[in-house]
Amino acid sequence: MRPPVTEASHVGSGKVRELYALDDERLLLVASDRISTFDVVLPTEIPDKGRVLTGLSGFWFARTRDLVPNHLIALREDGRSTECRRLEMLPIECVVRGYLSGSGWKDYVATGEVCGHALPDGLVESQQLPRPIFTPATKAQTGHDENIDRATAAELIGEERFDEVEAIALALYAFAADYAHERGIILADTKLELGLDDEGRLVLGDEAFTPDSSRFWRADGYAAGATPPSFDKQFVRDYCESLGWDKTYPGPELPDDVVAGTRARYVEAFERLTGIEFDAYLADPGVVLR
Ligand code: PZK
Repeated sequence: MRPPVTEASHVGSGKVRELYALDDERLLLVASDRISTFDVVLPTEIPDKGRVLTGLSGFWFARTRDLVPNHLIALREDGRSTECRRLEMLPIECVVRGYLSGSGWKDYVATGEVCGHALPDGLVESQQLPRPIFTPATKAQTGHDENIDRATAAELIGEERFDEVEAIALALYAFAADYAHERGIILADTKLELGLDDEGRLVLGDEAFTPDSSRFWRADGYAAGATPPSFDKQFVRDYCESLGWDKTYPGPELPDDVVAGTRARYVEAFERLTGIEFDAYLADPGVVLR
C-alpha cells in the first residue's frame, strides 16, 4: 500500500493492515481492503473493507472511553487511517468469549476447560457460555496464538496487571455485546489489545470490535450446535469451499458477485452497529466519533 505521508516510516505489517511511525509519540494504523480466509490473504480486495473496520473501531473507541482510555487521536479523511498514541503493548492477546467457538470450542472438547476455566459438561459448539470468560493468548510471531491460563499470563504481565486487564476486557465485551445484540448482531468473542502509556496506565489499542478482531453472527437464525455463518466472510468461505481449494497460498481470486455480496455485508455491519449511513462516514469519518 502507498505510504500515507512521505515522512512516515513503515514500522510493521499485519496480514491486512500497515503501521507507520508519525513521530516518537504517534503511529498511523492503515487498514487495507485485503481480506483473509482460512488464514490466507486473498488476491482480490473488498472495496471499502478497511474503511468499514476503521470506522467501526473509531465508533467503539468513542463509546468506551469512560470504561478505558484508548489510543485514538484522530481518524484521517481517507477513512482508513487512524492516528494513534504509541503505547507499550502488553505481550498477551486479551480475548473474551461469550460463546463457545473456534479454539475455545476445540480446547473445551479436548479438556473440558478453556484457559483454565472449567466449564459445565455437555456444552455444544457455538453455545452461549454461562458468563463471558477472559481467555488470554500468547502473541505468536508466526502461526497461531496459543491460549494460556491465568498463571501463564500472570508470568508475562504480573498478577495485579492481569486482574486489571481481565476486568477491563470483560467490561468492554459486556458493553459491546449488549450494544450489538440490541442491533441484531451477536458478538461471539473478541480480541482486544491493551498497552501502557508513558505513565503506566492501561490503554486500549489496535482495532476494537471489528469483524476482523471479533466473531459477528446474525442474531436471527443463531442456533447452538453448529458453526453459525460468519456475518462478514460467509460468501467468501462458501465460494472457497466450492472450489475445493486446499487452503494454502495462494488463495483464489474472488468473482464480482462474491466481492459485491461481501462488501454489502461489511457495510451492513457498519450501519446496523453504528446507526450511521456508510456514505455519511465516507463524506466525513468524524461522524462516528460524535
Ligand atoms: C502496535 N501492533 C499490531 C497492528 C501492524 C501491526 N498504539 C500502539 N502503540 C504501539 N504499538 C502498537 C500500537 C497499536 N495499535 C500494534 N503492533 C504494534 C499491528 C496493525 C498493523 F503492522
